Amino acid sequence: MGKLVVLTLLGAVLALIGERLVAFRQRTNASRAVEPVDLPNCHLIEGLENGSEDIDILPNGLAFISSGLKYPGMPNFAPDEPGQIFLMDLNEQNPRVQALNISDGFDKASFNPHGISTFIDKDHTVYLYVVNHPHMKSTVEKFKFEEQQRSLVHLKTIKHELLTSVNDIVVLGPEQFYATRDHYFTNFFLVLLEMIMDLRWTDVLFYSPREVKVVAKGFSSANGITVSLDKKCFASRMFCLRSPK
Ligand SMILES: [Ca+2]
Ligand SMILES: [Ca+2]
Repeated sequence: MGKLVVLTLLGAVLALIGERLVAFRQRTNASRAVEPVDLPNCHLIEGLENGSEDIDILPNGLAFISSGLKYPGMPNFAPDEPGQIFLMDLNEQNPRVQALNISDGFDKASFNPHGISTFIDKDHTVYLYVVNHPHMKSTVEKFKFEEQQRSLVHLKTIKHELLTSVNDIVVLGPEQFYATRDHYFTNFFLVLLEMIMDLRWTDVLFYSPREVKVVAKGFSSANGITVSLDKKCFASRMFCLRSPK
């Protein structure tokens, strides 16, 4: 009788895992055939061979691009090279990318940039905030953009116990931003379980030096995030939520 119960439970668990795996493949379109599409206005931008995770475009047409992300479970084209931030001028006829120099004093060897967001202060200074994963941790780096020198001056590393598995940020004001977390767990195997079981335990945080709090939850791997021009509404993965401010 005892063996029968064990076998029944084992069968039920295996059936659940199988059903979850099939649902996961459907959710991620893993079995969908990719149809060739003719895109006459697209052309290859050379220099981004290590991939590009995020782009943020200033009103003057200068675009920042993060490249070289290393993330568990994701393919990586240059595991021994640090990530970089590239600049592209969209006003040019044939835009090219240029790697931005980063000021001394910042650990460039472990730079692992993910989501990015720009903020223009009242005095027109441009700041670039970068989600960084040095040694697979999560930090947010604050840089000042020097347009003439085509460089980034590192100003500050922001850390907080709630800022784990950060994917993207959108900056609202000086050191104020929303951040998405793409996983609840940080352990690789628990992350796999979280994805396969579609637990929807990830959330969106509001960060400021005085207050850090969860403002939206119930997402399945919250990813890219942006904000409306009046900053009253932010959106992540097709969800639009009212700003808490
Ligand atoms: Ca972004
Ligand atoms: Ca992302």
